[in-house]
Amino acid sequence: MLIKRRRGWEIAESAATAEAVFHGRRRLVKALAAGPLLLGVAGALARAATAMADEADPSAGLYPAKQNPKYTVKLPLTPEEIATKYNNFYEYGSHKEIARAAQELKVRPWTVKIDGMVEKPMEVGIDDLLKAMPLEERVYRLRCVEAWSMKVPWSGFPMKALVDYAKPLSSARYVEMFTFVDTKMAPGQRSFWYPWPYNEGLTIAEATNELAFMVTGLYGKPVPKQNGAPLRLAVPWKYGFKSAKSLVRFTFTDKRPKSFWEQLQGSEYGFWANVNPQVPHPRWSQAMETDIGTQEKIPTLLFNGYAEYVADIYKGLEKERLWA
Ligand SMILES: Nc1nc2c(c(=O)[nH]1)N[C@H]1C(S)=C(S)[C@@H](COP(=O)(O)O)O[C@H]1N2
Ligand SMILES: [Mo]
Repeated sequence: MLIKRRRGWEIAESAATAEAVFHGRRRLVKALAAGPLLLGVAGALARAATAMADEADPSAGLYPAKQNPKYTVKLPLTPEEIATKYNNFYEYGSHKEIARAAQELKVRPWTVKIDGMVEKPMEVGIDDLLKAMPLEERVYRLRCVEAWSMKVPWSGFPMKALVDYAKPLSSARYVEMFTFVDTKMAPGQRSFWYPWPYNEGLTIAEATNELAFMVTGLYGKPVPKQNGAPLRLAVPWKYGFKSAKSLVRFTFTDKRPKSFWEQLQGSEYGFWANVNPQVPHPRWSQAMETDIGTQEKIPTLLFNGYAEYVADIYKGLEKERLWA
């Protein structure tokens, strides 16, 4: 997050081409589902298309999930090979090219703990959780605080479904989320000056807003390790750092959590972190953003364009530092 000058884009494929590939794959998957006719050829193609990423992931058969047409964006989507190769994941390094290093992340077995102010603390394996949750696909924008953005098809389930499943007590006001800690599989966590584990927090009103989404898939496949497998958050009206990756624990509490970035640099990265083009970061403007797919500079929108869904949450909270 302590910005370095980015190198130029070295990717040859145009956004349009990559998008065609994505939709082409979707058609192929549909064709496969339709019948055994083409299985020999199509099966081989599908295997080639999904290659390594899906292998040995027991949830692969759940995707692509049914698209929810309510949550969509103006095309083109960010090409898959850009969204999965330009990442922030400090557990694997403080630069963007962590995709290869992140393959060290072991995503099975994966246990999710739910504790704090709940009726009954519990632990659930990711595959049991996936069976209990209503999977769907949504296309969301993601706006990083560093002024880049992307548009991607996430799969997963509304965070409200997870909150209902957890049965918080009425006294709970926040949910705090934690990324795994394992210095063996995440060399970045050997950098002792960071306050591991990565954690984030939302109010219950935010966590149960219809937009708050628990991500388990991306581009019609299980979510890649570098994008936060097997379970991450997507809260598209907030800066990207709120969307914590590879989560292992949800704690319900009546105390406002202090997040990883807030602990490091509270004056720049606060609890609310709602997107607002008119409120500059202390070190740069937030008025514009670069789409990492098209490389276009586009104006940033209030709440990243999601004001109609979330503005009501913040009524009466105007004294809070809602924007940074
Ligand atoms: N555990 C963890 N979660 C994280 C981060 C991180 O470093 N560690 N980076 C955040 C930031 S700053 C952004 S912009 C998004 C990036 O998600 P992406 O790599 O899927 O684009 O993840 C967020 N979640
Ligand atoms: Mo970010």
